[in-house]
Amino acid sequence: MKICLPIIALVLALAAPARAADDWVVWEIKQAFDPGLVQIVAGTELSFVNADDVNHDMAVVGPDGASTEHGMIKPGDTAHTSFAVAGLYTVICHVHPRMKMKVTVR
Ligand SMILES: [Cu+2]
Repeated sequence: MKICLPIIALVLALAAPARAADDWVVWEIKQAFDPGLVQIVAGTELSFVNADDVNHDMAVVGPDGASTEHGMIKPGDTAHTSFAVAGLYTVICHVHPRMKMKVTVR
């Protein structure tokens, strides 16, 4: 089943009125993270929306090299994570090794 991105965006906007304006949505689309780089302040939450028709896995590798696993994100599902400590993070999908993004937290 094809999912229309504008509809997902609209549903997210309506479902999360309490979310801070500077929180971000990262799309998992065509087996890539979009955007591939975000710059945020500490404490910001990122929402990862799987807009593909395949599962994505998510792990966040922190500035200290430690990896935090967030598990499988099924098509249409969303995972949330926040970044409390400043530094450069890498978000990866173990299912698709080329699928990576960077998060700069200041
Ligand atoms: Cu993936």
